[in-house]
Amino acid sequence: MESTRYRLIELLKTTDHEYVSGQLLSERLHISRSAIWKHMKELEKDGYVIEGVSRKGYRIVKSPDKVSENTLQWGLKTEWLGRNIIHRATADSTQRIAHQAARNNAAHGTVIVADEQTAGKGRMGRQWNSAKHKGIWMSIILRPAITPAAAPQLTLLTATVLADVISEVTIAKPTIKWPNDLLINHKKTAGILTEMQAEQDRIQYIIVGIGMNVNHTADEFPVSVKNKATSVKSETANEQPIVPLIQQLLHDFEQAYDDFIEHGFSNIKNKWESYAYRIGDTIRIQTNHTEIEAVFTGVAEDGALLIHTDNGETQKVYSGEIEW
Ligand code: BT5
Repeated sequence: MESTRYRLIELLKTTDHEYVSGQLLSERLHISRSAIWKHMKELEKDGYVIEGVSRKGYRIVKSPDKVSENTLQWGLKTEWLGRNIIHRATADSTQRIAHQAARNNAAHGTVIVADEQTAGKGRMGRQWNSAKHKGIWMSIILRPAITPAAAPQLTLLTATVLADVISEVTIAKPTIKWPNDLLINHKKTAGILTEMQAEQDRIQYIIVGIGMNVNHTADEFPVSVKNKATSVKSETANEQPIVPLIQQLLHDFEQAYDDFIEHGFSNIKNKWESYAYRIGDTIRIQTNHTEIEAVFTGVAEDGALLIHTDNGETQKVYSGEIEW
């Protein structure tokens, strides 16, 4: 039943807004035309608006924006990513659920997504504000055959995917601020939290956490982040439906990841640098012992920030307070 409905959506979506005849649907799905009609009624219960016109057929007028395992999978154009989805209306943190699922052998490509998080996590114990229905709060379980040292490359990969998705779907011009911030007009729109479980030189699993502010208005952010946070809607004046945005994200992520596994990091490095915030500018870095002023030139293979100092040296920076 579920897979018939899935294929039905696929068929209706391939022709975009054109009508697809009941005859064609019934031939492709090997079910009667009255059975097709019953499936259409069920889809309407899930929030689809489908128009049926005699002698023309059916077309999707509106897809639902209610996030669920079904609505995310219907029309999802991926091979392996998101073939297993865990959706929660409320979660403390999708990272925690993902770790638990990964420990219980959840497959590579499993996706955990929540409408809201009550204890969303940033890096180093910081909090991530994840208001209900306002954004994408999602974790992806990956089991890559790469060394633990290469794991930070996945954070950079994810940032390029988020920048691509925003560029494809909206008129905004995103930039990536090293190491893991996605900005629109200098304000943070998304953040990435990559966590790894590894033993010596073998990765057991990696969880890539993605938080993207989508439909907040400026006054919907808490005071603590109001000055530095923004959303896609605030910057483009357009509300974005969440379901197709997640589907596009999963599609682009799968492509980038497969390319990375097959061809290595170089394509991602180039793309990352093309989106980089303030590349070529002089920045100031406060490390444990000194303050350095240097030109930010790019990223290294291992994910470090590359800077060019006054005395002509190129240095790698792994952490420190950076004044952008
Ligand atoms: C991050 O941390 O940017 C990583 C955020 C990852 C969140 C996702 S949501 C799905 C998954 N499940 C989780 O529990 N987490 C992941 P960091 O670079 O440490 O940035 C955190 C800082 O960003 C905070 O200290 C605030 O200053 C700011 N911040 C918090 N919420 C924000 C928001 N919604 N938008 C913009 N900035 C925010």
